[in-house]
Amino acid sequence: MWDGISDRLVQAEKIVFVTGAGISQESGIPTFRGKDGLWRRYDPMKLATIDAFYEDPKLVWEWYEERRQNILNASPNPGHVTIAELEKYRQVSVLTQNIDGLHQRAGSKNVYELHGSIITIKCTVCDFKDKVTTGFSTLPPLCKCGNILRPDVVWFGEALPQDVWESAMVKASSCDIMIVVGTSLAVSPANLLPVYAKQNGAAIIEVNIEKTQMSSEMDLYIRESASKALPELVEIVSSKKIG
Ligand code: BV8
Ligand code: ZN
Repeated sequence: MWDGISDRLVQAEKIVFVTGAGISQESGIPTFRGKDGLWRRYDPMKLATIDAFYEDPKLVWEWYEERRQNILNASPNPGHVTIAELEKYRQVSVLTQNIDGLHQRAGSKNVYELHGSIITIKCTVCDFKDKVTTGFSTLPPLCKCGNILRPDVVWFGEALPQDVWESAMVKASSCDIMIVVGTSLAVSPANLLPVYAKQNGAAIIEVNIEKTQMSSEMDLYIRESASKALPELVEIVSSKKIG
């Protein structure tokens, strides 16, 4: 699968992964836009917005609580585990659009959560923010200050966390290889990251079961699922220690 690029992989010092919902699909977490597409008769574009939240916090919270429970019961798959293992052989950074925390649970240390985390909950008013891995008895849950709590995710129309986004741009612009896994690249500004990598001379590789809007720009594009395509990387990269 990786033949066309294995030399560059062996020589690469800095490898950056850009991941989306597709890498967690084999952990049983529905993607956004795939045929297993997310939930109910509502369009995530209409639910994952600040307006939807203030219009009907209970409905939005029902959607997030159901996803949270599914995510808390899910486990990392060989795709996540491989990326974590590669940290033994190379400088690896993970720029993820996912909010499920599975990269961290698989052992990845350098994870940048571009769209926040469903595990972290924050107050809509005061500065309360904490990881919450239990369920909530009433929805929407309230903060001690009396205001509604929200998932610490980036909704459509909201800015990405400034520090995370700046680090992601630096990582994308200074890597030797970028591997884009399980994302339709439909959402900006995350979908600019492969453009920055290419502009700075990196080889860009796509691992996806379907074509995306950037497939034609890729140096290599592997039409395979993440948990099948990624494990081979360890064998290739571990054949030569660098640094
Ligand atoms: C911003 C968190 C500016 C919440 C998410 C017009 C109107 C309004 C807005 C816009 C507009 N045009 C552009 C915008 C900007 C907007 C945007 O890009 N909209 C798109 C939809 C057009 N972006 C924003 O609003 C961003 N903010 O721009 O702010 C700003 C600046 C300053 C001040 C104020 C504002 C914020 C975007 C973040 C939104 N939040 N998630 C939640 O999760 O509930 S985005 C959401 O989509 C998820 O994070 C998800 O990860 C992301 C991208 O989707 P993918 O991960 O790619 O998932 P998808 O289902 O699409 O694809 C899965 C892929 O995997 C497929 O290709 C499939 O083939 C593949 N696959 C499936 N199974 C496998 C597989 N591959 C391999 N193996 C498998 N087994
Ligand atoms: Zn509060």
